[in-house]
Amino acid sequence: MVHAGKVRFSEEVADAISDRLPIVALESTVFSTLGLPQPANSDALERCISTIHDNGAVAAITAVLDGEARLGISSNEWERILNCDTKVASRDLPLSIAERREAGATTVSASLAIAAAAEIKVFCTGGIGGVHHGYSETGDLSADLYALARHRVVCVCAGAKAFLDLSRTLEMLESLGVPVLGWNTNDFPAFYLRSSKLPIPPVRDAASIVSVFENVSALALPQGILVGVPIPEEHELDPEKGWGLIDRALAEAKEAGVRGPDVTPFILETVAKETQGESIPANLALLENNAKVAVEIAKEFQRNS
Ligand code: PSU
Ligand code: MN
Repeated sequence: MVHAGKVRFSEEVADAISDRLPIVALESTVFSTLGLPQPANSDALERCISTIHDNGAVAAITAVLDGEARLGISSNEWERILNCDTKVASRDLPLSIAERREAGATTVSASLAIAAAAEIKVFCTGGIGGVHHGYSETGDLSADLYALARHRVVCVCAGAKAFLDLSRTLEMLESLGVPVLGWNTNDFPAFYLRSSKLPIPPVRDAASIVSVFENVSALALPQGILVGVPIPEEHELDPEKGWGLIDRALAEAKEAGVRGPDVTPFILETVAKETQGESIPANLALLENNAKVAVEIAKEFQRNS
């Protein structure tokens, strides 16, 4: 194992860095019990990793293990993520290392920080966190947005989770100066749904994304780029059903008094229960599809380096 500052690399990732192979970083909360119910979480992990490998890149999962920030975990450690129920966002990273926590599942915000520390340029997830409905009362807005503004990494996702206030999420990203690009779409994707009907500039290929990234670097701007990839058509949930469901899950969360970092896992679980698993295949399909797009971008970076 090799260290970069406080981040410990797996051997595979360390070798990939020195051999200049394309690398795609992944978060671990989505693969923990907080992101997907078992055994869908392990399916998701396997499908993402094999998609990345089969398409010719190296997968680098971030996590906190044995009190260390990690980039790349080996398959014999996957179990520890799959069973993990401790969420580590960016602000939790320093404490979980100081307290030498055994295992922590990193969110998008923590993962972007780890990826940036290792100069990994491409990160991939399902959906980012954003501005929650009722923000003006609760002040609940995901640290993922600030992390996008702070770390120069391309974040590939299927938009923000559909239960968020997507319009305010886009406003916030605008305020933070984060370019948001649509992968062959003019609309910000809404996770289970292909479109939120909120317009964003489209890009056609990986080369366009790399060129935007290079301009960010050339201008010495600090931020990353958000790439929204719509869920494949055949896996999209019925839009009517989708929105009704989300409204019910939000109402349930409010009634149950769920707050802070517990809101997102609660809603994900409620949606999964109510769709009797219909949302799970959709979730897996979009993760796999995002992984494919992320590899294309990582390879384009490599060709340009
Ligand atoms: N979207 C999913 N599953 C998840 C998450 C998002 O479909 O597990 C996780 C990600 O790790 C994301 C985090 O970074 O939720 C955001 O949490 P919060 O809203 O508390 O910032
Ligand atoms: Mn929150």
